[in-house]
Amino acid sequence: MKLIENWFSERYSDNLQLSFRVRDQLLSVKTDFQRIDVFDTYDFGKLLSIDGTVQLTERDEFVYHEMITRMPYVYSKKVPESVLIIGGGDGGAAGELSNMGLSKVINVEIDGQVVEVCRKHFPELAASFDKKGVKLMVGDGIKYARETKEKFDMIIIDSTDPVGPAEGLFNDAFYNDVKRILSPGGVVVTQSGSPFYQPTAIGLAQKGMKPHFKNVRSYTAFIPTYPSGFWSFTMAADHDIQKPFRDLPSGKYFNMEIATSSFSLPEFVKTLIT
Ligand code: AG3
Repeated sequence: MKLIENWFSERYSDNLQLSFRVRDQLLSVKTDFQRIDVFDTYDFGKLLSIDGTVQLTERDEFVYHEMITRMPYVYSKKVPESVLIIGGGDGGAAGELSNMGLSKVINVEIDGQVVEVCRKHFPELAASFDKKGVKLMVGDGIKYARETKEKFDMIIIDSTDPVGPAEGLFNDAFYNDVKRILSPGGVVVTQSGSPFYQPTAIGLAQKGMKPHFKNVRSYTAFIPTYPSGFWSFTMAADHDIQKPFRDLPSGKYFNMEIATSSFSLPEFVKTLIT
């Protein structure tokens, strides 16, 4: 991507974009799967972009990574020990889980170059791949879910937007496999987009999960650098997920109030998932 006047912009539509003034472009590489860019922004620290969309910034990644790991943890009926992460090549989710003391984290990322780029430019995040109990595998998560004989207590789908390489992570065939490899009492969670700017993503996630799980619930979080700043996640399980099963200490975003209140959805969001 060409840098114009030291601004990086994520385009939301022909008429709207979010722009970050940058000191420098640190990297731009086209892989077999996507384009990866890293910028040094003035206000958000380093920023990782894939195909022109913001994946994380140093300043606000904590919101996404806490909410995609701690929420399924407190809503798992069984105390989670083993976790499968699909996507998440930056290591942010794996790091949270490793800090929470989970003994077995398998992270399947399709694009090995995401990992390499993050090892170089986001070493604090990617360092989690070297921690005890964390195993990184470079490969297709859809295929892994189809073929593995293992079961996991928690499955986290930390994908890009539901276009391109991540498209298959939102469909029925994939969730059929997720169901098979999820332990009884376990929870699956996926990021499910911006309800305002990507109104179909949350419905796609719900539609993928509903045929396979008794309970599906979406929750939201405030992530300033993602489209609209208002982001959704969708979780599914066969047990009741109305109340947390255990407490976790507060993070920088997550706390036990948010663990329940983040499921409160505005009316326009409810209409996207019915
Ligand atoms: N993955 C979800 C990012 C989606 C952002 N979409 C966008 N900016 N249009 C985040 C990866 C962090 N581990």
